Amino acid sequence: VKEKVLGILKENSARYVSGEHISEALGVSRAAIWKHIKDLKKEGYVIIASSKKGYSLVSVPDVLNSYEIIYNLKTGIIGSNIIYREEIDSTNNYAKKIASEGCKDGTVVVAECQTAGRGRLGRMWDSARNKGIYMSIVLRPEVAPEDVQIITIAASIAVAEAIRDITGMEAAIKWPNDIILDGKKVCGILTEMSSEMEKVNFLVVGIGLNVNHSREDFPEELANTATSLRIYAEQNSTGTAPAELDFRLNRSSLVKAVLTEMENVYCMVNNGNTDEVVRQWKEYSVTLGKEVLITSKSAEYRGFAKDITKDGRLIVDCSDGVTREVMSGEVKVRGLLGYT
Ligand code: BT5
Repeated sequence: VKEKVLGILKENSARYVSGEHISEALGVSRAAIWKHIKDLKKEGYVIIASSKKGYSLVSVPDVLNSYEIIYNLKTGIIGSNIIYREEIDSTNNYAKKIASEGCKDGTVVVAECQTAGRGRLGRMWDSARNKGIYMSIVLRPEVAPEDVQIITIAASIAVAEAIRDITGMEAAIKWPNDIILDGKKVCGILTEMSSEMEKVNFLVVGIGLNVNHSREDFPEELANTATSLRIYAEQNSTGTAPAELDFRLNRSSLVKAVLTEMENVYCMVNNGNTDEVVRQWKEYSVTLGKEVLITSKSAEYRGFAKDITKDGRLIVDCSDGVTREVMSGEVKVRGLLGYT
């Protein structure tokens, strides 16, 4: 009922709705409505009340709860089921667990904070509470296990587009899984898979996006390599901004945009239209045409990143004269200039 009360207030945003109207619409007592309003206020919703006119929603807090995300979300698959936790070890761990128990394609797990957020190859993901977006999407795509890298590529397009949709910031993609702004990492993607010989059981695409962090919110070791949308906005605002100007963004709007864009690219993958996915990826890529260093377990090669394949492998002309197709996970790719 609380969500429905909120829904009515949102539909009438910045206008008064009488308690009587809400109670009739939902078939519950006015006392019950009042209790839900009290709970919403505790969560940070600013609702003003007038004894004559009723209630008016003035502002929505920056929370990631599932009803903020679901409100006005127009996707069919991605986000059809959303699970929210204030704190979790890793949204990828939880998503893998529920995926193995059979949850729906497109199920999303989102948290305000992770105590054991992970990157690739056992690295950590710094997951400051209430600042970023930490979410995982369970997918059951129509691709062969060896081709799943296209999903990471697709997810990186979705995030870059969502950032552009909401903020206009020119986010770019560094192969395979980093989204960067101003040469610094603003988002990382971790794709994990459960598969049999010829069949993908499920994939979990974990997305960590730095949104409202100020510089102090990052640990020392990330000071030079990580950024957030807020830091970028502060740096790129023109003129002298008034001190009270707030560059924080509403994270649930961003989540909605990522899920919407993810649905677009996911449908492209499932329809076999990976050419279009690759084309879009190239538009955002800052890796192609750059010199890269590839480190695999057995050797290191320098070369030029020439292209990517239909299934998302990076094609590198190596200095030993051999052209190699590189998968993420097997190797590290390091731009030799600027951001590494
Ligand atoms: C990644 O790994 O970039 C994938 C990160 C995926 C995180 C999401 S959050 C939701 C879901 N649940 C999880 O447990 N994980 C996923 P990789 O390419 O290995 O990069 C990791 C490296 O990025 C670290 O070694 C740090 O140097 C750096 N790093 C860590 N936290 C960062 C942050 N918040 N912002 C920018 N860089 C960070």
